[in-house]
Amino acid sequence: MAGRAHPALPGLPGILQERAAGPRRLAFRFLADGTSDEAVDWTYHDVHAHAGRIAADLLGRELAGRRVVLALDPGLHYIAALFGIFRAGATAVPSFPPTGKRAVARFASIVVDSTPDVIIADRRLEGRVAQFAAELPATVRAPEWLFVDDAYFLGPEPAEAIPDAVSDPALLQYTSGSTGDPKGIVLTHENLVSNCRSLEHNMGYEADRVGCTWLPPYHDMGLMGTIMLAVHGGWPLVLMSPAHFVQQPYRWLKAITDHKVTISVGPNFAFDMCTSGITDDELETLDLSTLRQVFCGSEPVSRVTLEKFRERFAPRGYDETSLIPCYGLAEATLYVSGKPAGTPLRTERLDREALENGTVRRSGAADGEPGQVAHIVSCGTVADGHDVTVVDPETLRPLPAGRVGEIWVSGPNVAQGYLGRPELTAATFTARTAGDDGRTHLRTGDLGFLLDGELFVTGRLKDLVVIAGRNLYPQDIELTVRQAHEQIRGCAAFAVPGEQGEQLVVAAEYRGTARRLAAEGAAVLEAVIAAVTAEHGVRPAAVHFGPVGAIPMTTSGKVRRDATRKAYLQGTLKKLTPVTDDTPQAVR
Ligand code: 649
Repeated sequence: MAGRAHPALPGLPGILQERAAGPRRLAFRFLADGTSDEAVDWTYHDVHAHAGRIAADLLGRELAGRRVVLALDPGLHYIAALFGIFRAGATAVPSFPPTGKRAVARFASIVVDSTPDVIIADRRLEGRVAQFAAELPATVRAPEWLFVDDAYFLGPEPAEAIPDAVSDPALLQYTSGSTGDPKGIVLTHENLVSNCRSLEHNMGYEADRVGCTWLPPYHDMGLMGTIMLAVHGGWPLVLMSPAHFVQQPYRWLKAITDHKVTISVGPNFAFDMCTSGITDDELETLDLSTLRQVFCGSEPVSRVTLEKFRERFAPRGYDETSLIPCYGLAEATLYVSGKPAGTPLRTERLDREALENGTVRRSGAADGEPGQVAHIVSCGTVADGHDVTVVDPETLRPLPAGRVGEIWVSGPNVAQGYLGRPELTAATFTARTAGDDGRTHLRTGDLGFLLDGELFVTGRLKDLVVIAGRNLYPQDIELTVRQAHEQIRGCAAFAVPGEQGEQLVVAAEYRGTARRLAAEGAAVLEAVIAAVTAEHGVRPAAVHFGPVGAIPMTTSGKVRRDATRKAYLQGTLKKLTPVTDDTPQAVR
């Protein structure tokens, strides 16, 4: 980047410092056990002081410009360490503790790709590091570990350094990218502040704003969308760990009730979990009338989910106008579009077939004619200072409103690129339309259309599978499937729409005959389901077995997932029908 675009703009470390110097006000309230019984409060002064402790340690190691991996549990130490890394002028790599098989593999891939000098972890992991280090390839320079606990933060006086170069890299975000092919998105301090500003433009000002989040702090929505936004805006944020929410979704809504929360956020699946997972007795204890803004993004926003949520919680003061469907991605720091505050929800009832062919046409079909109508929820207007162009992904020509194409984004939220991947960065972050409109764009890999200035997200060009708020990479799942049973050759993993959001489907090529599959099919199926569930935490909704050659491939031998998915949905994907001995196979 040439020079500083906004020399007057303070970065988040400067903003925190200013707030810490002011009157003591509540910054974060962490519900340590997921309830209000064990709340720990930190003022801005506390955050700044704790961050200073980390910064003092890091400055002693001359880490300016180097990367530091954050491997703490969700909570206050995480936030202190994040701001400490910023204050030392280092680049933070938000991650999670390397515990459990899946987490260790993903963590290792982040460490190998980001080559950190230091990893900050909880002291309780001290004895386990040797085992983790042994799993790193020998070519990786061993990072130092900085172990922290409550006592650590009582240590020496904080250092005062605060970086003022807002165009420096602040953060490396690994939300996107498969374990086998990690991609670190480089964000500057300017990106972080710009994202906060565009969200605040959408949210407007509220004197008594109180936020609540259980989102993981290593995901863009939890980090840039809640923790950083709260510091930038200067309002308190009530936090709990994602695990506490998932165990009991009631805790989220109870925290909103107890702390008179005005703003919160969750992916579509969280709303489903609340609708089906809260007892009538629990429901009675809730008061959601203080909520004025509830963001819903990160996976397709389902009209059915929102209606069920409204039916269950309207009697407890939930007002659907507060619901804000929104769209974004880590490559754009976070935020791309959202429903303007105070406006009603908008859903378009569209002809499904026309939509699949790329055209938006209001459906004339009556309700009750399933399959013909697609209800698409609007993700609102594009972030202030940003632009969305819908582009034909093949010809790269911009499409008019009402036509489905790839969503391209330009504006100050767009990140700098992928660490160490110049070609992929050029293709993804600096795309140009055919007939060049003079700008560069981020290619999101998502499909959608614009209508009356609002963005509707309809699908994905990229092969990402998003289930229960988790981004799954088909390549990773396919590797697991191929290793699950010796009779499986090729395979494709993809998502199909289900009753409650997306579902995972696996199509596999079986090496044997239909007759053999009839004999051992149940065992193969069991092996595939068990392996995928154990490795990826998601149970496939269906496993399709076809003969070798059933899965469409490119000439260079790559799996054509979209073609496989289409054939599967149309029922034309070649199938190995288990046959019994009396089936006259020979005459076919
Ligand atoms: C998406 C992040 C959307 C993501 C969030 C604004 C307290 C309470 C609230 C608060 C502050 C404090 O998934 C974020 C904007 C939050 C404001 C909170 O305010 N990033 S990702 O990189 O992991 O994945 C991106 C992909 O997810 C899919 C797309 O494929 C996208 O490329 N996705 C959606 N798909 C369909 N519909 C949507 N609305 C989608 N949003 C993301």
